[in-house]
Amino acid sequence: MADVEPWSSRRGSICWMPPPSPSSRPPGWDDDWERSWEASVAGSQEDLHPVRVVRIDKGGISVSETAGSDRLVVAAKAVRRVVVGDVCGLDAEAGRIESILPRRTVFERRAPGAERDTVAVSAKAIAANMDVVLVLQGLDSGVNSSRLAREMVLAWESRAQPVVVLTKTDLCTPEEITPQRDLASRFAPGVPVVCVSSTGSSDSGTRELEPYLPTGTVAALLGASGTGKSTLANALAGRPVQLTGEVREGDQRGRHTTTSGQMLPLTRDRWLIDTPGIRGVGLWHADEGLEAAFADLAPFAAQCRFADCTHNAEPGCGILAAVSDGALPQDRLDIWHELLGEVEQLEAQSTELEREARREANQRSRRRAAGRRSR
Ligand SMILES: Nc1nc2c(ncn2[C@@H]2O[C@H](COP(=O)(O)OP(=O)(O)OP(=O)(O)O)[C@@H](O)[C@H]2O)c(=O)[nH]1
Ligand SMILES: [Mg+2]
Ligand SMILES: [Zn+2]
Repeated sequence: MADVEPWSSRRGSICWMPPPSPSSRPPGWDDDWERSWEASVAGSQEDLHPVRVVRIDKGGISVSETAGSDRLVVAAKAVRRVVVGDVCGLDAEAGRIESILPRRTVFERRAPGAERDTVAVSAKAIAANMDVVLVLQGLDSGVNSSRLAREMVLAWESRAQPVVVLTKTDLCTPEEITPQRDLASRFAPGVPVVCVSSTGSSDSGTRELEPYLPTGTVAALLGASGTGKSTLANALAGRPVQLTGEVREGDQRGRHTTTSGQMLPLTRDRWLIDTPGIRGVGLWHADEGLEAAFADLAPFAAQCRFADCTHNAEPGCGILAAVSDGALPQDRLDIWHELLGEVEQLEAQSTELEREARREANQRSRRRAAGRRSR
C-alpha cells in the first residue's frame, strides 16, 4: 500500500488512512449511486473518493471506502450534517468529507428550535440510504395493528421499501399464524408480510426473507422492544452482531455501544443500518407516509362528493359509504383518523415553534445590523 501517512502526525486525529484506490466503491454501491456520483461530484471535484458513513461516534465519523475494507476515521468536525448510511465525497488527502450525495431515503425526526442565522424548525436526519425497512411484530404477543399502521407510515415516509416481518413462528401453530398474517396484511396494504423464526440452529427460519434482501441491500429494523430485532440480526448475519445500545457480555460499561449510528455488515454484501434514533422516531411531516400507508383508502376517497372531504360526516363521503357497506373495515378508518390527527397536531405546533424561531432570528439580525451601524 503506497503512501500511508499517519493522520495523527498531521491533524491530531486518531487513525491513519491509506489513500483510497481509484477503482474501489463503497458498501451498497450500485448503478444509481454511480450515476448520482457522476452527476454531482465526479465532474466537478475530481480528487474526491466515494465513501460511505458506517459509524458515528462522539470522536469521529468512520467511513468505508470499499465493502469489507478497513474503516477510516474522519474528524467529526469536518461535517456535522452527515448521518450513518450517507454516501459522501472524501478528500482523502485532507481527511475531510467534502460533499454528501443526495439521499435516496432517510429517517427523520423533528428538530425544533432556532439555529444560528436560520429558522430551523425542521426535520433532523438520523439515518440515510437504507433500501429496505424490516418492520417487526412478534407473533408471541400478536400483531398490534395500530402500532403496525404507525410503523408503516414511518417506513413509507423514509421512502425505503417496507417489509413486514412476523417473528417467532416457532411459538405458534400454523392455525394461529394465518389470522395474524391476514391482520398484518390488512394494516400494511401492498407490503410483503414474511413470517420467520430466528432462534433455530439453521437459517431456514429466515430464508423467506432472502428475496427481500438481495445482494447489495442496506436494511434497517423497526419494531417494539422484544419483537426480536437483535435475534433476527444475529440470524441473518449467522453470528452475534452488536446492535447499538446493547451491552456486550463482560463489558458492562457498554463501551462498544456508545455509537450514535452504525452500518453493520450482515453478510459480505448485505448491511444493516442501526441507530437508536430509528427506534424512537415519531410521526413528523408524514403526509407522504400517511398516503402510502393508507393506499387502501384512496379508491374510496376518490368517490367523495367534496374534494376536501374529511371523511367524518360529510354527505356523499365515499369512505363512510365503503365502511357502511363493509368494503372498508372501520378499524382502518379509525387508525387513519388517529394518525392524521397526530400529524396535524405536530404541524400546528411546528408552526408556532417556527414563528418563535423566526422572531428570534429576526431579533438577532436586527441586533447584528444595529451593531454594524454603530461600528
Ligand atoms: N422462540 C423465539 N424467540 C425469539 C425469536 N426472536 C426473538 N426471540 C426472543 O425474544 C426476546 C426478545 O428478542 P430480542 O431480539 O432481544 O428483541 P429486540 O427487538 O432486539 O428487543 P430490544 O433490544 O429490547 O428492542 C428474546 O428473549 C429472544 O430470544 C424467535 O424467532 N423465536
Ligand atoms: Mg435488541
Ligand atoms: Zn369522504
